[in-house]
Amino acid sequence: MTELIPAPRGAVAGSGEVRLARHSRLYADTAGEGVAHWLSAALRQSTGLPLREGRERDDARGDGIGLRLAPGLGPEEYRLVSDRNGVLIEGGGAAGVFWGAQTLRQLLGPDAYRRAPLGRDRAWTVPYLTIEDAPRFRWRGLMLDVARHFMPKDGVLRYLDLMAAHKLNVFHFHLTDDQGWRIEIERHPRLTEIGSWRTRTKTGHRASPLWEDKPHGGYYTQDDIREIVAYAAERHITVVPEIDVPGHSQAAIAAYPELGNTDVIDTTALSVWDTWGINPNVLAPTDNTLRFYEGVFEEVLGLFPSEFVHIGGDECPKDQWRRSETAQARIRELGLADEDQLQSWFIGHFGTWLAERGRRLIGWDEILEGGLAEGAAVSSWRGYAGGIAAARAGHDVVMCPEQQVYLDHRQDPGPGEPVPIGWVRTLEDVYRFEPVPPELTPGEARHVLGTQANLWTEVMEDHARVDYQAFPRLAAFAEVAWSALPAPAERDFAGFQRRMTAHYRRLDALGVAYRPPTGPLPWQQRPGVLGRPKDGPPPHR
Ligand code: TNX
Repeated sequence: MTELIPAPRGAVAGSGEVRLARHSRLYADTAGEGVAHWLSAALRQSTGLPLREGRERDDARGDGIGLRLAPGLGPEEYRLVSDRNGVLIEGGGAAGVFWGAQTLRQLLGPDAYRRAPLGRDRAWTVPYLTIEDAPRFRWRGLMLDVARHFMPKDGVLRYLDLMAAHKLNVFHFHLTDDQGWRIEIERHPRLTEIGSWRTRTKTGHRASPLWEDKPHGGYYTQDDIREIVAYAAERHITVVPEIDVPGHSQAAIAAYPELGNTDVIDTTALSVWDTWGINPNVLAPTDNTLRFYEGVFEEVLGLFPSEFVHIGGDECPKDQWRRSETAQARIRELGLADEDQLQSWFIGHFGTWLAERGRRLIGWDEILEGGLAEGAAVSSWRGYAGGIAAARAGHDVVMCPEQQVYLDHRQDPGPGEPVPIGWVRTLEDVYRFEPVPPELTPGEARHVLGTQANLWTEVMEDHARVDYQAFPRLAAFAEVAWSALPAPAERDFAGFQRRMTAHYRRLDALGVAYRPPTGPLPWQQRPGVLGRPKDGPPPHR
């Protein structure tokens, strides 16, 4: 009947259909107004119907769309009723109304995702039904790495639309890394003048001998960021910025050599990194570095209203700190046991700094090593273990284990996968991913805010490659994050695949370059480019 993705909590079919027409109106109460603007813009484009907006719902005609708040529903919960009175979407909050509007768009059929009508006189119908729906998790995230390969602003806005269509609501924006600094910071202009581009790029895995010998770069101005954040907010998506410290920082050190361990290496010789892997050139644990990044974070807080701010904290090799007299002096001065505690001190500094400004720190699970400040949260990426430890210690957790939801990893064992890296994680594997590990007690499990899929872009040089890695698996992930699915082994993957048949038509209309179920198209392959496949079954098998 409805072929919705993600699947709703409950749907009851009626018999009959609402037929939208030229005189159909879109009614919204004050709270539904923002959603009405979005819905009318989307449906005017795809259907060509004028859908004039009004305030009062005129039931008599039976062909209008109503949007309003309903007391008693959760903030993201909604009810959609299509019957002889027309279509009515009620939400506990504006977000609930918005997710209901997304469901309505799916009900109208794949062409409702186009940006111009295909013809004038086709019928736009919504079957009579009642849907009651609410999300399982409040953090349904997607992380996009725009540092390894820059995604121009219009591509980011497009991804926000794709997220909204799948009822995902947290956009984790990985803005800095060794290979590029992507956000304008007014007080430190060299971060983008120097840090936002590199002269050449490794093609494929770091063991590949191939290079692309052309400059790569780009960054978002502060106005671009304001636009992205506002566009996301209109879609009830929160943008969580990530500034990665103290590792993954070579682009910043290339721009400001004094940020690096100048007593160990000649940091003036560093340039923005042009290959991949774990980089030894990390930030120096000096007062200068702390003040510099406080300045960065001040501007970041001014741009991103999100409660959480991500400070990275992953993969920080300690070798330079071991060899640095400055770092060793700091360890002695603070009475720390070792370099791991020095990292913990560094992260803790920003945890406190953020808390004093009413924000919360979130970081990759390495930040647990050496103790974590109260209120801080963890992105559990090296499997479930970090998340389990964090939840048991009373910290909030976002589950994003690389063994399951790293979408840069290959999605098929076949030889045709472009630049195959990581484990084989198929559509079915992602569909059977369970964010809450069974080891947690119900009380501990409440610390699992939700889950996110991560798109690292070392081998994704443009938006078509990102689409290929993200889809269709992101659709399965969205259902895991939103729908109340049974335990992994009991999930109805065959039913999901049937619904995917309709969903592929929606993705076609949206222009998503997904991986077809039959395998990559010739132009989606990258013959001769070395990847790094790994072996091993997914944890659910
Ligand atoms: C590990 S996940 C990383 C990233 C890489 C990714 C590739 C994490 C916190 N660090 O820097 O891009 O693996 O899969």
